[in-house]
Amino acid sequence: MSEPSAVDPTARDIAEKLTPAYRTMLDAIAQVEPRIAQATRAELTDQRHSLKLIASENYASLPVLATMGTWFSDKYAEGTAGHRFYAGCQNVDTVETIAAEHACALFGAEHAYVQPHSGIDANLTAYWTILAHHVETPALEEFGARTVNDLSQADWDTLRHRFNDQRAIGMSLDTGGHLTHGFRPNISGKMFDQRSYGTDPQTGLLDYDKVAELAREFKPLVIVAGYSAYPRRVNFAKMREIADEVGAVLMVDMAHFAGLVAGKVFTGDEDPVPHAQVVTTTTHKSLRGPRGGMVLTTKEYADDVDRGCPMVLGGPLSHVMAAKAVALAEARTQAFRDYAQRVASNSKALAEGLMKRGVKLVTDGTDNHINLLDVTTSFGLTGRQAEAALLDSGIVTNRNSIPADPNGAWYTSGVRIGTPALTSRGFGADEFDRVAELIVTALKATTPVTASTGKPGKAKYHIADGVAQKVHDAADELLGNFPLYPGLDLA
Ligand code: DSN
Repeated sequence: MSEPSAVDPTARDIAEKLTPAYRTMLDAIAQVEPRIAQATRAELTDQRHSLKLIASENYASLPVLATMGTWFSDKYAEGTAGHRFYAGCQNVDTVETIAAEHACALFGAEHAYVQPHSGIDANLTAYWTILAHHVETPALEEFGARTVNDLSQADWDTLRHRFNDQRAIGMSLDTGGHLTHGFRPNISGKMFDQRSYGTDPQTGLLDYDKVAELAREFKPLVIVAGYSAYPRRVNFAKMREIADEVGAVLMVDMAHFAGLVAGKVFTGDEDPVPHAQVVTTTTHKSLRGPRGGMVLTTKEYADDVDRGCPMVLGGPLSHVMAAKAVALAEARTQAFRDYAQRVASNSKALAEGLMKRGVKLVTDGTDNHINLLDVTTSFGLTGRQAEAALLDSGIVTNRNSIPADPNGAWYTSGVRIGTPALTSRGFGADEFDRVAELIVTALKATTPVTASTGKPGKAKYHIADGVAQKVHDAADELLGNFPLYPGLDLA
């Protein structure tokens, strides 16, 4: 498949041409439910006027967004291309096949399954792909059955117990792992007996020796690598060595950094695709596509992952698969590779801007798109107070645990920020240094309100008079130089 032509999806001329279409569309919506049209306009205004620093968010291009708003939404297409449970899926087959081809070409994957509706769905699909391959198929062979429907009740009971006996390890939540990596509130934690590996308490870096030690002792079926709040890179070649040593499958959840893999910022040992048997991702974070998920596998797992729907997924969202195809085509261009490099260099600029102003960062820096601020050490605030004070100042972030968090998982001591979204708007190193200055100005002016116990409270806070408005105005001024969807005029 040749590389798609380099269209700049953020270009003004595309937005200008789409303006009348969006106006007409909003008018049509308003005729049915005006409050929805109004909320849609308000959301654009809010997104245009806030410093979006949530590390998992981005701005998809208008062609990607437009692709989602079509009649593809109306078609049922359970199954996969060429093997559907419904008639009339020829056009869905086309979009699903094109999206999968782009995914394979972009990531160098042997197989791509583009149906998952979200990251949780992608991970659930991946787990059941691995369980089908390593637990169900051998059991069917052992019991002389072709499918699960052919098993006797006793053999079925045995197989169900075997599913339940499986083990997984993943990165602990407080060091940056994700709920879907085997934690109890998520279905993955109810399926697997799970243990966590963490980071070195001194350096904050992933401790591969400890991962290997845990893997040898616990003997998991699945080793999950990947993170949602770890500001460093992972050596996936090392993780695969550990998995091979204990006979485990390496599954990498690259949802957060898929854009950096696609853009060739993470290569060699840092690219999960050549090393893991199964790789999952969302498509809307650093990859800058529509809201959704995807699973990449080696050929060995292709037939199993293709059974994701109806095994664990409902009918595919064909309009979103079409938008994934458009986003993946965009990600195959040089313009996207340049974007991904800037996401990483901007993240370093932001880290330097914060550290030179006295902020303590977990791991004392970053080499991906994430900065994790220790706001308790730096400003005497909980993550919840810092998140709220920043929001009052026009800066959108999210609170996050830090390793061994003294304030627990709800109030937290950290704030996680990321560069993908503002880099999409054109921010460079100078603008991210200014962002660091605004964050520090807002948080230095914030103090916890004393609780009835006489101790500093964990939720209430006070911002010195006028500071939130001043920071908000400065953020707006900065954003004014980098308009979101320039040329899209809905006034
Ligand atoms: N919600 C995503 C994040 O913010 O990291 C992951 O689920």
